[in-house]
Amino acid sequence: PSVAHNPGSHAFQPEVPWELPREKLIFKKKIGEGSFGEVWRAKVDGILGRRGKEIVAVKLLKDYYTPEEKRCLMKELRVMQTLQPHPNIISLLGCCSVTEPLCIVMEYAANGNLQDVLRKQRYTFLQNDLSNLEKRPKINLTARDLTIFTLHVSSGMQYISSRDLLHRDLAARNVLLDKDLVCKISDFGSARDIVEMREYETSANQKLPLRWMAPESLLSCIYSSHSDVWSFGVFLWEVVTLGSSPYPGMTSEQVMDFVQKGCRMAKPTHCSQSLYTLMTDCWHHFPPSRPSFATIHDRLTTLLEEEG
Ligand code: ACK
Repeated sequence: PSVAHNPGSHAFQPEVPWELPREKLIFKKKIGEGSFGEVWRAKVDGILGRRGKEIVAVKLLKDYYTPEEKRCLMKELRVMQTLQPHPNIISLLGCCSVTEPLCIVMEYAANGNLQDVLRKQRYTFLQNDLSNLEKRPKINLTARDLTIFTLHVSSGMQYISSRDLLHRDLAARNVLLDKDLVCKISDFGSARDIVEMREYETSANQKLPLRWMAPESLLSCIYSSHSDVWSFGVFLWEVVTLGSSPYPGMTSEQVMDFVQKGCRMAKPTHCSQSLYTLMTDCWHHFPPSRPSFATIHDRLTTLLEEEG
């Protein structure tokens, strides 16, 4: 079936304004591998009509890719093209989509993914850095910074849900941190619009982020903004535990069983009661009873004020 396309609020913008001459990209260093692509740090001159050279991130397919992988990356590009610039969402700067290989050129987030940033914080308590992660400027975060990060992400998600889009893979690994410590939601490879979700079933061979998924998504492949809110609750848990893996010590099967029985992760040490209440509200079994991203943003703002 062809994708039911909602011509209203998020009509796709034409490709041409985004298209970039490939020779403008000067690839510098491979900085990571995503689910089906590679990400490179690159330099580009005069992107979007701006003056001078800029550092950008470029996502492209690996040397050998399947048609399905190409379709996924194209989908990611299409979703990014529908988004207006938002301070908490990684912005699209251009693409090379007319010729192969398909490249998505986006804003560069110098501090990398939030999961690694959080994990590295644990080592700041030790004298020597035990991580073998790529060397990046050392950041010392306070509890207040962590709350601000959650506010950034709730703000980005509020915008995404207002556009009737579902991210479907919200997790600390998919949040990037820029040089000014602003969180940017990234990785729109799983994102879909709500209209499309009514038409399509999740393909069976897709690797699923089980530990971030709401019970209705696990059991019935039902996705909505409410299921993104569930994932946001897991994201909050990742932030307070400095990047721990959710449901520690449990296998995937045990997690699914645990969640569907109505059990929830316990309050982490150092987590305030009000933040834990917010988390568990995001994990309400009945999807419409979960708070909206607007409510989450308000509650986190109050929490930040209380922290002083
Ligand atoms: O911590 P990282 O370097 O941040 O490891 C992952 C890796 O690519 C796979 O996703 C990095 N990455 C992805 N998009 C960007 C971006 N726009 N700016 C900087 N790094 C990025 C991510």
